[in-house]
Amino acid sequence: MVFDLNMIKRVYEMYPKKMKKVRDLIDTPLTLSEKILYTHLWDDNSDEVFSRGGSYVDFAPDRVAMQDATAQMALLQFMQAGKSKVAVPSSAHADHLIQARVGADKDLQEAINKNNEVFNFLSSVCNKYGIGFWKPGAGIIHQVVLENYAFPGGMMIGTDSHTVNAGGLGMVAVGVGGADAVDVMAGMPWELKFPKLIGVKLTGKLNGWTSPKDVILKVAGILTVKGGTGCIVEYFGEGATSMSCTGKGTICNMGAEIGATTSTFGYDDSMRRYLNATGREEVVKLADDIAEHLTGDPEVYAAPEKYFDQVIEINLSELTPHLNGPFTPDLATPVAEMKDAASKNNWPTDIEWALIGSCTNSSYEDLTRAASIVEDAFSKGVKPKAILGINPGSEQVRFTSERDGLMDTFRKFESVKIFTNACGPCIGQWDRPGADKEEVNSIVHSFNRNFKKRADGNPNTMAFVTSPEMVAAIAIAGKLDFNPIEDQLMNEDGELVSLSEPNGIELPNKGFAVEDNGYQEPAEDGGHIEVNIDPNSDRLEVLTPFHSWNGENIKEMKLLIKAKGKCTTDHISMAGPWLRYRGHLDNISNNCLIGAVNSFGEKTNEVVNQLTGDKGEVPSVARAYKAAGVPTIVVGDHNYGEGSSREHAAMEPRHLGVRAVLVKSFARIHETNLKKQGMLALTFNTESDYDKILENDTFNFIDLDSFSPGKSITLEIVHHDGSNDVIILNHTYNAQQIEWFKEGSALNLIRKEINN
Ligand code: MIC
Ligand code: SF4
Repeated sequence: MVFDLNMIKRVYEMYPKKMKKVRDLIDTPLTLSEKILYTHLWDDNSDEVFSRGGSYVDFAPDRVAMQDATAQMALLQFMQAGKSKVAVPSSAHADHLIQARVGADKDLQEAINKNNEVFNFLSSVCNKYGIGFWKPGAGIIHQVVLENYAFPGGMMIGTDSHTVNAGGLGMVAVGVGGADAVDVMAGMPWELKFPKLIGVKLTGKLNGWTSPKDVILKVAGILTVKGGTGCIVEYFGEGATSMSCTGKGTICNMGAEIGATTSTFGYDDSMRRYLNATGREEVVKLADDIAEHLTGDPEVYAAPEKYFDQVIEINLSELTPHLNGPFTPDLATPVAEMKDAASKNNWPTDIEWALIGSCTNSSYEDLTRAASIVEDAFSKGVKPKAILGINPGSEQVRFTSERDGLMDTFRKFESVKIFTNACGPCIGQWDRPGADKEEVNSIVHSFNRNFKKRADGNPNTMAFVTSPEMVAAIAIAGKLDFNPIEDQLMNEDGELVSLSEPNGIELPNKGFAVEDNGYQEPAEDGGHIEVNIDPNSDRLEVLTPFHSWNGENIKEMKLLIKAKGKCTTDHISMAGPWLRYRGHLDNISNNCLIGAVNSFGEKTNEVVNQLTGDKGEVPSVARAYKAAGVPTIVVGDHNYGEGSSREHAAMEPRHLGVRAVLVKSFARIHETNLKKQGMLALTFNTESDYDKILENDTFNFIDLDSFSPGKSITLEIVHHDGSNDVIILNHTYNAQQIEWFKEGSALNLIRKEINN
C-alpha cells in the first residue's frame, strides 16, 4: 500500500503548471532545491523572486513527521490550537524512548512497560487527530519515513533535526521545532528564510572500503559544524547517481551535523529502484512523468559555480574511509592518519564497544556491508575483540535481514548484541555496564552525533563516527587505529590475515518482507476519542500559556549563566534519562542548561545566585530568580543550540523565567524555537562584547520598547562595581515574529487568531 497516494498525485499534477510559472519568473536554469521551494509556496499567486539568505518565505509542506520524544510537546501544543484534525498527512514514531540493555526482545517489552503512559497518550492523540502512529519497535522515524512516505520533489517538515534524511529520496525535508509542526498541522503556512545553496559535485565512484558515510564525514570536515547554516546542500554528478538511495539518505542525514537546512539529490535510478523495492511502483510512474522537474537543470550541473553560492567537489575514487570525533562530528581523520592522530591527542585506542545503527546508517545495504566483514573475519578464524551492538533501522529491515541470514551472520560472533529497531545508544538510551565509573575510553559508531555524554552518559567516552563496515572492522580488531586497508589481524591459528573489502547488497534479492510493520491507522473520525492526561502524572502535563510581553523595556535582568564554548541542545536539555520528562515541562526544566560550561569557574551546573551570593545548580538558581520575580538572561558562544530540534531547549529557560538569550551566533532550528516560544534570541553586534559580561552583572534593555525588524537593540550592562557598558545587539525577527514575542509565544497568537 502507498500512503497518501492522492496527496502525491496532487503535488505531481500541479508541478508542470507551477514550474512554468517559476520559469516565467526566473529566467535562468534552476537547481532542484529552487524547484522544490518555488513549487511549495504557500501563496500560489506570488510572483516574487526571493533573495537567498534574505527573504522570509511562507511554504506549504506536503507532510509532517514527529518522533515520540518531540511529538509529546508538539501534540500538547497542537491540542491547544483547537483543530479537530491535522491539515496535512502526518505521522508519529515511537523510537527514542526505547533503551538498549540486553537485547531486542527484553528491551522492547521493558520500554513498553516503562513508557506505557506516554505511548498510550501518543497513540490516542494520533488516533483522534488523524495522525499515523508507528508503535514502539516499528523502527527509527527517518528509516520508516524513507521506506513509506518520502517522495521525490516533495516538501516535508519533521520535529527532529535528522528529518533531512529524506533528501535521499529527493525531498526538501527540514527539521523543525514542535511549534513549527503545529503551524502546518493546523493548516497554516510554515515560514523559513529562503536558503542559500551549496552544490556538491561528486565525481568518480565509491570503491573498496569507502562508503556514502565518508562523503558526509569529509564534507563535515570541510564545512565544519556551522558551515551549512542557512543553506541547502544539493549533491549531483556521476558519483551521486552511482550510489544507492539509502546511501544518499546517509549523506543527507548528517547534513544536520553541518547545520544545513537540508540536503537533497535529484531523482534518479537509485530512487526508482528503492521506491519499487518498497512497494511504491505507482509513485515511480507518477514521478517519471515529471522527471525533468525532479532534478536540477543540466546547465546548472554543468557549470555549478554560476548557480550555487558555494561549490565543493569531491572525487569519490580518491576518497578514503574517515573517522570523525571525538566530541564533535566535524573533526575528520582519514583512516590512514588515525594512528598518528590518536597518539598525538591521547585518544585511547582500545575499543570495548562498537555500535551500528541510528537513522543515519541502519539500512539493509548497511547491514549487508557490515555482515560481509563479520562473515569474512569468521571464515578466516578471527574473533572480535570488542562487543558489536546493532540497532536495525526498521522492522522491515530487521525482518528481511533475519530472513536473509544477515542476523545469523552477526550472531556468529558471540559478543554481538542485537538491540531494538530504535534510536537506543544514539540518544543515550543505553544502559552500558560500567559507564558510571566515568573511565576515559573510546567507542566507534555509525551514528551521526558524538557530543559529550551522548551515548552512555559518561563525559569521558570519546565517540568516533564512521561507516558501518568500518565499525565492524574496528570491533573485530578492537583498535581505534586499525586500518583495514593495510593492517593485518592474527587469527586463532596464529596466522596474519587481512580483511577483505566489504561487499554490500543494495536491495534484498527476494524483496523486502515484514509480518507486522507496527503501524496504527488513525480513526476516520476521531471526534469521540478522549485524550486523558492524569493531573498527577510526572511525565505529561497540560501546557499553560506563557505570559505576553507588557511592551516595556525589560530591566534588572540577572545573568543566569555565561556558557563557554560548545553549547549544543544536548548541553541545554540533555536527552538520555531526561527523555522521560519530554511531555512535562516543569519536570524536564530540572535539566535546563546543566551540561553548559559556566565561563566563570569552568564547571557545569554551578552558577552564582546573585540574590544570595551562593552558588547553586542552574535550574534551582533559575527557579529562585523566578520566584523572586527577577528576569534573567543567558549568554552563549558560537553556534549556540547546535544539534537537536528539541524545543525543550527553548521552552525550559522560558518556563524558568529567562527572557533573552544573547550569543555570538545561533544554530538555525534553535533560534527559531526561541522565537516561537516568545523569547528574545539576540546576537552581539561586536563579538568581543561577550568578554565584557561578568559574573555578577545586571542588564537593562534601553530601547526594546521600539523592537522592530532590522533595527538593532541596545543593552546596558551594569557591573558589580557600579560601572557600566552599553552594547549593541542584533536580531533577525521579522514583523510576524515580533508578534510572537509580544503575545508570549507563537501558539498564543494562533489561539488568538482561531478564537477571533
Ligand atoms: C537527536 O538526534 O538529537 C534527536 C534526539 O533525535 C533530536 C530530537 C530530540 O531531541 O528529541 C533531534 O535530532 O532533533
Ligand atoms: Fe534517533 Fe539518533 Fe537518529 Fe536522533 S540521530 S533520530 S536519536 S537515531
